[in-house]
Amino acid sequence: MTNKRWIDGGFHVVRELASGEEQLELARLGAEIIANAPLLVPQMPDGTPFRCKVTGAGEGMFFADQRRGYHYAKRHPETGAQLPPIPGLMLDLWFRALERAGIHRCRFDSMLLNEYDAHTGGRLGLHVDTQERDVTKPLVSISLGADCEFLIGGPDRDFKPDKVVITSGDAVVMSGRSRLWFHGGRAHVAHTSDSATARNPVGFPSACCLRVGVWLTRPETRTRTSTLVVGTFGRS
Ligand SMILES: O=C(O)CCC(=O)C(=O)O
Repeated sequence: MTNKRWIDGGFHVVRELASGEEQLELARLGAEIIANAPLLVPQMPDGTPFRCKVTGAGEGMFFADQRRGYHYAKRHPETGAQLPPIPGLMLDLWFRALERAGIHRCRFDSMLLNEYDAHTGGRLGLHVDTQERDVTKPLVSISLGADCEFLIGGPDRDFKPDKVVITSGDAVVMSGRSRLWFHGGRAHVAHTSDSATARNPVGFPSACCLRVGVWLTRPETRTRTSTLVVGTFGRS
């Protein structure tokens, strides 16, 4: 499913990016990440808990609490441990997603893992990701488990978002102007499953997204003599 507004803005839905086998491997790798960096429930600055759980890998993970507000944490906010490395399979899938979306190759530095429990109304409200150091680079979200309804809006909150159903193995790519569009998501109860099905090969009763992007690395800045690349991960 696609439309001209999305394509013009740089928003792409890449269907069946990850094969069934790759999804099973991602589920295994995701469980390893969670074992080292347990899922947490962020809090909005007023103390309201998010309706999803998050963790991360690589250079930084998104987190929010009353003390620090929305931010990227270089270490796990609860255990203080270094974040696990990003699995190599995510690198392959990142490049494959960019290629299928027709976007130039670039590197990424961080990965978010979000879990939306369908049975408790797991969701992420409309927001725009602006706290990253380099918002010119794309974000790629790969879905795993239960279906998810992805909401893709526009440059301001008043823009009525399109709803698109994303199934396990699909990816969403936000590049170009759409990188700064309002978006959100919520898990669907239909097609959740405690055992594997063709639509949900990993058999998760929740919808998960593995989102990779450039969060901590600064955009390339040209100085008179050299190109400076300094190396990070936020949101509203
Ligand atoms: O792909 C998704 O589920 C949305 C994730 C998201 O918007 C975020 O983590 O900021």
